[in-house]
Amino acid sequence: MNSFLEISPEVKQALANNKPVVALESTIISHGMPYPKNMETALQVEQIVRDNNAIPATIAIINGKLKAGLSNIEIKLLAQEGPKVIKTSRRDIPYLVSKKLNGATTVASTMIIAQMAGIKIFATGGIGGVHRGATESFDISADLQELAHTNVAVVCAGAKAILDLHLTLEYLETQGVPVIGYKTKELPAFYTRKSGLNVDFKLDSPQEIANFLKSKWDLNLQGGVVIANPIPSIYQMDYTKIMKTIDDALLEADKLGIKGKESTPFLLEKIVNLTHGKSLETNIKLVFNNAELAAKIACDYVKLTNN
Ligand code: PSU
Ligand code: MN
Repeated sequence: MNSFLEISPEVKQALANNKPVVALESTIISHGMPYPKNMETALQVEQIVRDNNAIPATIAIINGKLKAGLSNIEIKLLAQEGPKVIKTSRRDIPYLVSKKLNGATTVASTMIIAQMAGIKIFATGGIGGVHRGATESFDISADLQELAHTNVAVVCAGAKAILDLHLTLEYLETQGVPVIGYKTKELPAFYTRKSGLNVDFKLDSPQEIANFLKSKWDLNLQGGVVIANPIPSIYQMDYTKIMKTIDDALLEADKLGIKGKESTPFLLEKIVNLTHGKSLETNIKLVFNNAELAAKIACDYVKLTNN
């Protein structure tokens, strides 16, 4: 156990007994949604993991400690502070630790802390990726590089079309990161089930996915796996309309010169405003859907490692 890491008693006990645990990120709380929806959602997501027989471990950095398993008070703190909390990716972790600060973890840093704690399955909304115009801006999320070498599976609704989804898949291919579609051959694009792009492998049950993960890691093939879980049809948004909204948000970001780590949170907020909150409701529904699938995969995964 390393001295930087603090695992909550409940999560620690679950891990010691090989019970299913699902990691959850916290940038989605601080920078992905407004208060109080962010707090309500974070707590509901934890409940959904429990309802599906797994233990939730929301991850963040609190007073410089890497935490796996937050109290409701800590979740509330991140939710209320919102964007004032530092959005923490891999490169930021030593700063927060050495200064004893609070940080909300992205997909990349949540994977790092999950791996330190021994958690294999992680649920979120969408991963970061290669941004549109990356050939000029070089803006490629550190999430992708983390997926290349950290052994955690990320259940998500694909990636938002604020990104260049084609280049994101190319990057993942180069880095040897498998992209699985849950009951789909098509990569979902977060708000919509379609993107026009294919995943690498369609798998149709949590058990098949658990077997895939076990095979990869037993083979010592380092790195993560993207498990793309499309939003249920009843909640998906109109493809043409959301694409237009995303284009408008990107134009606005460009006009204001928004760059670097501010880019993703700016675009998320802009899309919520442009859709009068409708995209936020969709976002919440897909996170719930991902938490449920992640819990089921975690349950099947521990069965494979129980003897
Ligand atoms: N995509 C979403 N919602 C989010 C994020 C991405 O649909 O909340 C967050 C995640 O924490 C992700 C991070 O890891 O943004 C990626 O940021 P960047 O593009 O700066 O790497
Ligand atoms: Mn970036």
